[in-house]
Amino acid sequence: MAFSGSKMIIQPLSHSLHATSRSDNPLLSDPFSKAAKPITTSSPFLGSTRTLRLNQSVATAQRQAASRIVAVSDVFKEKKLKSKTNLLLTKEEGLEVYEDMILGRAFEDMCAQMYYRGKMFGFVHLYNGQEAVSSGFIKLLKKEDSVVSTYRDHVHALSKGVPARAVMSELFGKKTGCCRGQGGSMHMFSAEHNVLGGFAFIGEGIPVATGAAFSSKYRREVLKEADCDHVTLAFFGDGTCNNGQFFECLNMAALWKLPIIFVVENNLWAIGMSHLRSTSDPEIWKKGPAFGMPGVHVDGMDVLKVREVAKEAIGRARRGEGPTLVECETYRFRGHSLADPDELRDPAEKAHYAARDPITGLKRYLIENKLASEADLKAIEKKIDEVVEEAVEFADESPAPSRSQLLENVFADPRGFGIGPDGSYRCEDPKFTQGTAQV
Ligand SMILES: Cc1ncc(C[n+]2csc(CCOP(=O)(O)OP(=O)(O)O)c2C)c(N)n1
Ligand SMILES: [Mg+2]
Repeated sequence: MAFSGSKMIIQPLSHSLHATSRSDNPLLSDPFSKAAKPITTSSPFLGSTRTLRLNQSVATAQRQAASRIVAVSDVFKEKKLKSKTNLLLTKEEGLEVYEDMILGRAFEDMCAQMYYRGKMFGFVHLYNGQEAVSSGFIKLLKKEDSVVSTYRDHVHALSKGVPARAVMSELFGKKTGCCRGQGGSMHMFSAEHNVLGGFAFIGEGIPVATGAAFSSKYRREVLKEADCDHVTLAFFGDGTCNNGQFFECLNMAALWKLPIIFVVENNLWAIGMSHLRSTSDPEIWKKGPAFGMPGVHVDGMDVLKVREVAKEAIGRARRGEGPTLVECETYRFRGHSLADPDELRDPAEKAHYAARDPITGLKRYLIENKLASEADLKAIEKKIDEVVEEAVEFADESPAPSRSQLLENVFADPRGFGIGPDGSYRCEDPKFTQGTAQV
C-alpha cells in the first residue's frame, strides 16, 4: 500500500510495513548488497499531492530520480508476525498512544483559543494532524533518551512527559513554565525530561541532537558507562532538509555511528512553499543511503506504521548500529502558525489529509480489534479535557517572572551586563523596560 490511496491504511502487521518499508516498491533493497535493485516504477511518494501540485519541471526531476539506482537498508523489510494475537500493540500500549495523541490534539486546540484571547505572545505553531509522528516515536523512548524539536514543539514535549501545565504556563510566559516563562512557544526545554529544546531557527536543533547522541556514545565507549545506551531523536520539517546543517549532521552521525534518528516530519509545506517546488529530489529518505545509513519513508498519518519503523530505528541506535533517517509523510491541519490565514493550500489537498486523521485511524483500529471500547476512549478524552482545562487554570493563575529574571540565561553571570555601580540589578529598576533607568 502506498500513499497514493485515499483510504486509511491501518492493517495487521503482515501488511503494516508495506508503506514503511516500501516493500511494494522496488526502491527497497539493502544498501550493503551488491544487488541493489534499479527503480522500475515511478515513486509513490507524495502520491496524494502530485496530481494537484506537480508541475512540468518536477515531473521531469522525478522521472530522472526514478531512473537512478537507489538503495535502502533491508532492516525495515516486511516482518512476519511476532505476536500470537496478530496485533501491532497491546491494549495498554494502544490506550497509552491514544491518550498521548488526544492530549496533543486537545492541547493544541486549547492553545488556539488562548492565543486568540491574547494569553500568548509571539508566534505559535500548532501540531494538529502530525500527532502520529510524535506519539509513534516518543512513547517508545526511555526517560534518559533525548528529544530535540523545532518551533512546532509543544506536542513533542508533552509526549516526552513534560506536564501539560508546565507547557501551557510556558506559553503564557509564566514563572511556572518549563523554562520559567523565558522560552515561550518555540523554546520548550526540560532537562528533567531530556527535552533539549525547541529551536526557532530551522536546522539549529539538528547539531544539538547530534551532539547529544555523540555524548551518549562517548559515555559508553570512552567513559565506559556500559549501561549508557541512550538514544536521541531529532525532529524537523521537510523545508529544513534543504539546510546545510542537515547534511553535515547526517555525515557526522554516519561516520561515528551515532545513536540518533533523524525524524523528518514532511508535511509537504514550508510555510507557503510546496516541498515539490523547493527541493531537487523530493524523496528525503533517499539522503540516508547517500550517507551510508538506512533511509525509510513511512506513512506519517498512521501511528502504527510510524511505531513499527520507530521500534526498528530506536533498536538499531540502542544496539550501537548507528543512525537512521526516517521521513514521515504527514500533514498539518492548520496554517503554518496561528498568524497564518492558510489560504495558499488547495482545499482538495487539505480535505484529502483531513480524511486520514491519524487519531480517527487509531480509534478505528482499537475498536475493530477489541482493544478498547467506545466508552474506554471516551473516558480518555474526558480525562484529557480535564488535564488541559487544569493546565489553563494553572497557567492563568501563575505569577509572571520577576524582573531579575530578565537577564538570566542571557549572560553567564545573570547580573553581568545588567549590574549597576551600586551592585543593584539594572533590570530591577522600575524604569528598566522604558529604557530610562538611571543606575
Ligand atoms: C535558519 C532559518 N531560516 C529561515 C527561517 C524562516 N522559516 C520559519 S519556518 C520555515 C519553514 C520550515 O518548514 P519545515 O522545515 O517544513 O517545517 P514545518 O513548519 O513545516 O513544520 C522557515 C523557512 C528560519 N526560521 N530559520
Ligand atoms: Mg514542512
